[in-house]
Amino acid sequence: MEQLLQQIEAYKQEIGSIQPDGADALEAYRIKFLGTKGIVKSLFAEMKNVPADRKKEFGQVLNEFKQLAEAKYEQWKSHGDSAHASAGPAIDLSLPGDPLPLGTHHPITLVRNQIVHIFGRLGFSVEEGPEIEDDWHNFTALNLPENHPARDMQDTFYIHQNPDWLLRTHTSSVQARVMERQKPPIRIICPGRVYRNETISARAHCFFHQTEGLYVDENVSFADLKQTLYFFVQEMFGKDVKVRFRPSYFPFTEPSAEMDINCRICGGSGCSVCKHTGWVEILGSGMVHPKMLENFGIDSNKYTGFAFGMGVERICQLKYRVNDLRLYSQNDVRFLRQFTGAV
Ligand code: 2NM
Repeated sequence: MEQLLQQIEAYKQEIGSIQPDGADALEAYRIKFLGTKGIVKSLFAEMKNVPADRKKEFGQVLNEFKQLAEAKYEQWKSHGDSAHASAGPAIDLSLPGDPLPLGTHHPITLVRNQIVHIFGRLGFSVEEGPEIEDDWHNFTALNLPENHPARDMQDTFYIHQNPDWLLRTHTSSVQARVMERQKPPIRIICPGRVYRNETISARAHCFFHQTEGLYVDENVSFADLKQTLYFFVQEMFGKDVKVRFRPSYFPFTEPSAEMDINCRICGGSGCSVCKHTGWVEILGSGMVHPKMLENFGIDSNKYTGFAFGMGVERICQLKYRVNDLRLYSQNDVRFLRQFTGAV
C-alpha cells in the first residue's frame, strides 16, 4: 500500500513536469497514462490487493490521480489545437484595425446625383430607359423625320443586324416612352448614357451623359421653364450665378432656348472654357412641340409642357474644372481619387 502511494506521488510529479510539444508526444502520454494497458488502468487493477480497511482511502487517491492525468491530457490537447489555429505572434486586439481602402463615386455619378436631387425637390421623379433604342423612340416620335440631319450615319451608331436599332443619341427617347404610357401631369428627369459617333478628343467622345427633364401639365408656361432652370443653376453653382437665355432651335421644342451662365472658371474675365466671352452654355430647352404631344395622344389644346437637356460632363467641367473629356473614361485612379469625399 505505502509503495503504491509513493508510486502515485512519483507519477504525479512526472505529469507535472511534462512539457507539451506536439501531437506525437501527446499520443504517447495518452497511451502511457490513459490507455487500456496504461498506468491508470493498472493502478485500478491493484485495488484487489489493497487491504479492505484502506480500500476507500486508496480509491480516493486513485480517482484524484486519474482526474489529474485526464485534465492534463485535455489541457494539453486544447492548447495544441489553439496553438495550431493561431500560428504566429500573439494578436493585440486593442490595436486599431488596418483601414480599408474605400472606393469613391465617379465624378459623373456625383454630378448626376446632384442634378437628380435638385429636381427631385421640385417634384421631378427619375425615369430610365434602354440604351439600345429603336428609330421611333429615338427619332420619329421626337419630330425628327426620316431625312433629318441628326439621323446621319456619321452621328448615330446603328446596329448592323437591324437597321431599326441604334444606340440612343439622347435620353429624349426615355421621355418618349413615358409619354407613350402615361397621361399628364408628367414631371420627370431622365439621366443616362448616350452615344454619338465622334472621333475621341479632349472635347468630344463617342459616349457621354445627359440629363433631360420634361414637365407636361395644364398651364405650363415659358416663365415656369425659366424659373425652374434658374433655380437649378442657383442650387448647382451658388446664388451668385447669372443666367441668360438665347433663342435656339430643337426639333422637339418651339420656341427653343439655350441657357448660359457666367463662367465659373474665370468669373467673367475671360478664359478658354468661355472662349473669352464670360458666358458658357449649359443647357438647351424649350416648350414641347405640340406635334410631339399629339404623337403620344396628349391633347395639345389642353396641355403644354417644357423640356430641357444638359450634358453631365459639361456641368462637371464647370464644377470641378475637368478640361479633358477623356479623363472620365480612362479610370486613372489619380483622377478618380480627387473626388474622395466630394458631394
Ligand atoms: C434638349 C433641348 C430641348 C428635350 C425634349 C424632350 C422631350 F421630352 F420632348 F422628348 N426631351 N428633351 C429637349 C428639349 C432636350 O436638349 C438639349
